[in-house]
Amino acid sequence: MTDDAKTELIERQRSPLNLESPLPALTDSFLTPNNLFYVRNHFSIPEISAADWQLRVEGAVERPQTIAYDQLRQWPGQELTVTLECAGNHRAVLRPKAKGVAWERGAVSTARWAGIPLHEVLNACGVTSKAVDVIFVGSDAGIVPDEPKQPPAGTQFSYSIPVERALRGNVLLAYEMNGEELPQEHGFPLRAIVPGCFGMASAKWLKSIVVSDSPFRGYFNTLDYAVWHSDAQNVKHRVALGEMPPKSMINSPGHLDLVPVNGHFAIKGSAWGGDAPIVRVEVSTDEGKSWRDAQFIGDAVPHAWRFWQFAWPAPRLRGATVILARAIDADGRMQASAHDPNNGPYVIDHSLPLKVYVRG
Ligand SMILES: Nc1nc2c(c(=O)[nH]1)N[C@H]1C(S)=C(S)[C@@H](COP(=O)(O)O)O[C@H]1N2
Ligand SMILES: [Mo]
Repeated sequence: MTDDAKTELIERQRSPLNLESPLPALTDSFLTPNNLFYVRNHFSIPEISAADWQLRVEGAVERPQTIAYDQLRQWPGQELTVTLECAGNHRAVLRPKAKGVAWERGAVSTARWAGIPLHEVLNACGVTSKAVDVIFVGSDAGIVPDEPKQPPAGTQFSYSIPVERALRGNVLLAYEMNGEELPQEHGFPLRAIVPGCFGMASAKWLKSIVVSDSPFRGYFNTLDYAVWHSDAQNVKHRVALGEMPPKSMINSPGHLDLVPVNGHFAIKGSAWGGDAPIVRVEVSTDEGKSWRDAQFIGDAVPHAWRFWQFAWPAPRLRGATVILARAIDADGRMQASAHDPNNGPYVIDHSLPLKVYVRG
């Protein structure tokens, strides 16, 4: 880390360690440098030596396997650029104040990951037709604060994704991040990267992968990282979070910034979402009354954020105004205008009003 306070991770929690990316890390480069990539932990960071480590793949498979680190590195690898966002990113804006780490805007980052495709490992093991979920089991465990329902021995970090997603072809078991060996805090020696899903699916410090023949009911898929959904009869069900909805954020100007009157001001930001690519970002400079298209900067990269800008033509009136941005994906889904209370302290994906002062 450098001495420059602007380019250091921001500490949100010391134990377990939770660090948020500073604004320059979200704007200066498409790939977030490893030392500025947000860090989200539920327990203390395990120290694992590659020589002693192995990955166990078991459960509803015909040929369970144990793979050593060296074997894994010999497997033909693949690279993918993927944006990770914690489902609690932007939680600090919620009122009343929500429980959990008070993330502002920096629990999102993008890296180029290298690893082996999960579906190849699963296919080598022969997934049976009974398979329902694929559980990533991490090497970290501990006590979950404020949670009376945890097993007395402590809770291990584990998270499952549906077998369809696991076999889709774009889930990676990653050992490299931005061309470097995976840093310890980001999951050394091996982590999952699940494109399009909130960060909790990208389990770090993998110890085993268990193919389950029944729906997995682990703590992080049910009590934590779950939201309420109402069915057709208006009955509420608790469902695990998965795919990210479309979301944009304004990186510049900042809240309460001054904007020159009669100038040409560039509003800049980023946008990302789930499996459907972001195809449009709209900006409003009149508190949401009218919307105009922003321009994308650079080509679309599947499952990575897109940077955009909007040339705000000469704000003529002095005074305060509210600017907003909203992202739209290829399925026509539009970023929400308000936080859905069913999502509780997660999925804070709505357009955030940003107040600026136009001054001469
Ligand atoms: N084993 C393990 N994996 C984990 C976590 C964890 O606490 N333990 N946190 C998850 C969450 S909630 C997020 S948002 C991402 C964050 O990844 P990062 O720390 O590399 O940014 O890791 C996920 N994988
Ligand atoms: Mo997260």
